[in-house]
Amino acid sequence: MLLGAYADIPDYDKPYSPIFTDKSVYSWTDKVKITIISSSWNTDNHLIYSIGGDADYPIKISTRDHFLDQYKFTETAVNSSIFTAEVILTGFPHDVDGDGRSDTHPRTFGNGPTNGFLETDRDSAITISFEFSESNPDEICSNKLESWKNPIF
Ligand SMILES: [Ca+2]
Ligand SMILES: [Ca+2]
Repeated sequence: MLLGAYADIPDYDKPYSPIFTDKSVYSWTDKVKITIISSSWNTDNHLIYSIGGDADYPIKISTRDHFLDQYKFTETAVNSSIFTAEVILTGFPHDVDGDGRSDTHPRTFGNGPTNGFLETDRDSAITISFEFSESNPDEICSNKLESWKNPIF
C-alpha cells in the first residue's frame, strides 16, 4: 500500500497556468508583454515569487530561429498568482535606406523579467512555453509577427 504517496508532490490541484500576451499580432520590433497566471506557483502568500528562470521548470520564449530559455517572470504582488515579463523584439538584418548595409540591430539576450531582446524573422511567430509541472509539461501561446512598425536604427 502506498497510502499518502502523493502528499509530497507540490500543489498541482490547480495545474493550469494559462499564458497571455498583450496583443495577438506584433510588428517585428515590438515590445511583448507576457502574463502567466499560476495559482499553483503562488507558493507563499506573503512573498513575491519568480518562475521560469530555472532548469527544472523553464519558461522559453521563441521565434522561428531564436529563443530565450529559462526566462524569469516575477509575481506582480505577494499574493496575486500573476507573473509577468517583457521582451523587446529586435527584427532581422534589413537595409532600410538602400546603402547596402543593414540598419537594424538584431540581437538575442537576457534572462528576464524585463531585460530580454529577441531576434525575429520575416515569417515568424512568437511562442511561449512553461514547463510548469511534470504532469503538464507545456503550455504554449503563439502570436504572429508581421510588418515593421518602429524599425530600430
Ligand atoms: Ca506569492
Ligand atoms: Ca542601410
